[in-house]
Amino acid sequence: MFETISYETRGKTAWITLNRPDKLNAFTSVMHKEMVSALKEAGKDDNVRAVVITGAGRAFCSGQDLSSSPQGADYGDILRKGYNPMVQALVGLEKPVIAAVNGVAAGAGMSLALACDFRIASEKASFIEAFIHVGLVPDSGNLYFLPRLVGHAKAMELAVLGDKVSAAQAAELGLVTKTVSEEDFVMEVETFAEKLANMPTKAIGLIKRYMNKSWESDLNEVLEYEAQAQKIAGESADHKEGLMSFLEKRKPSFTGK
Ligand code: T3D
Repeated sequence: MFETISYETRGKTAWITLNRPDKLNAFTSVMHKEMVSALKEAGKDDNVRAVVITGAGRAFCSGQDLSSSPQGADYGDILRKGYNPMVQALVGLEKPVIAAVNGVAAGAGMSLALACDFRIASEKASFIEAFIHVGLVPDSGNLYFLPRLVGHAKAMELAVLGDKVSAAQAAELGLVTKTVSEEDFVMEVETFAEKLANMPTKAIGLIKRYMNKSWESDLNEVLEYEAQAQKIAGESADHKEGLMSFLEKRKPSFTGK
């Protein structure tokens, strides 16, 4: 079905794997389009309640394919037509998305990981703001997400110096949810994804929507967003189940509805 990625569902989780291992899963325009389609597919499928994005082989993603960048191309257009729709599809997907960072995440590959809601890093993973090494600026939401995750000063340091950040350093910086051993990596990601997939999906989607909006809003706007979100969540089957299970002193069984 796809040329540059693979898409499969395992239980309630959709796994999207960037699949150009000989190029360390570098992005091409085809890959941008396929990522948007895969994210849309995950959004449409009611049985999917969590999404994992990972890389085939030893890397997560090495950013733009430098061997296929057309000479003289307008990079602004490449971003507007390729990267930006992918990031918008990811952020707009009202389901939890986990970057399972199996290896190096460089340039726009790092941006992709930053745009996800959670990052689980293998001890083999690393993060590189590689843009500067080829005379470019961070893109694909990198300038938005990075300072929000690590603070302005650290983000400047990483973006300008472009030094490699190890998985252990990424954990110290708060860049990742957790770092796990290579042997346990897949199992840890599966367990984390399954945990999320069994939670109240609608409420998670609303948290994601309004937490993103909160960055551009003042307190009064956020108070109103919370009221709107709580109205929707309050009418959900999962809220009813949460209340009943509390009163009946049992574990809740959420359906995502
Ligand atoms: O251009 C636009 O459209 C604007 C948008 C830009 C967005 C961006 O993402 S700009 C940043 C682009 N990415 C980079 O600059 C990273 C380039 N890659 C590297 O710096 C290194 O490969 C890594 C640090 C990621 C990994 O290093 P290492 O030593 O583990 O692996 P390697 O030997 O460098 O790479 C292995 C192979 O993958 C190698 O091919 P070969 O020699 O075995 O045939 C290498 O050429 C290939 N590869 C790695 N990254 C890319 C790539 N091929 C094409 N594009 C790549 N980005």
